[in-house]
Amino acid sequence: MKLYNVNLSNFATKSRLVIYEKGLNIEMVPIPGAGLSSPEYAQINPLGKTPALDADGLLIPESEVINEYLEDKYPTPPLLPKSPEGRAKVRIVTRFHDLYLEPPLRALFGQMNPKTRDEKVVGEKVTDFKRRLDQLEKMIADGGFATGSDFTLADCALAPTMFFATNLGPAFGFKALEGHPKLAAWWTHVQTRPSVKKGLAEMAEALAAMQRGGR
Ligand SMILES: N[C@@H](CCC(=O)N[C@@H](CS)C(=O)NCC(=O)O)C(=O)O
Repeated sequence: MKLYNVNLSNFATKSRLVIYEKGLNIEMVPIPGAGLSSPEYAQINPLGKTPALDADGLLIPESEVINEYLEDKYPTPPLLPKSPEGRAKVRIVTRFHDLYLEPPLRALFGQMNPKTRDEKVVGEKVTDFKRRLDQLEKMIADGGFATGSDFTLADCALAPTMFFATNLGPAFGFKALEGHPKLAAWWTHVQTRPSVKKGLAEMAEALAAMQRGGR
């Protein structure tokens, strides 16, 4: 199997964390051609996004589908609880992440330069993102990992996005953890996990390279 991967991508990191947690022998391959919108990559993944998993001939796009597939295929160690209720709790967080938390932050990526940014867009997206952080603060477990004492797919979804939130927030005048004590405690705890350490270190290296103009 191989994962079409970009180290800086929070969604690709979301799937890399699952691969690292499970110790899977999945090859990380770069996006072919000139990048995500290249015709070469469109032949492989018409959605033109990363990640995409080539599961021995079956092309699986979408990080959440990839993660659930890997969980089904390689259930040990488990990243979903056994009970339907426990599984629902994890999926509430992963869906919240994909549909509501991440999009306003993503909308800020193109607004990094204070000289060219659209202040109206920045204001709206920062307000929306902070509201989502408030909602996450209510949702996240108190102590331990995102949904309790076990590390799950919920942590894999949240950690890469919170890497961006904590690193890029100050450029937009906010601190993601401020006023969010449960989230702050989770953030400290989740970064002790070896898979998370590795995935976030890869993101940090890629971010530094991009900021140096080295990519
Ligand atoms: N819903 C997708 C989102 C993936 C996504 O947006 N990936 C970004 C990189 S973080 C990307 O490929 N962007 C290129 C594009 O949208 O054209 C998933 O969960 O995999």
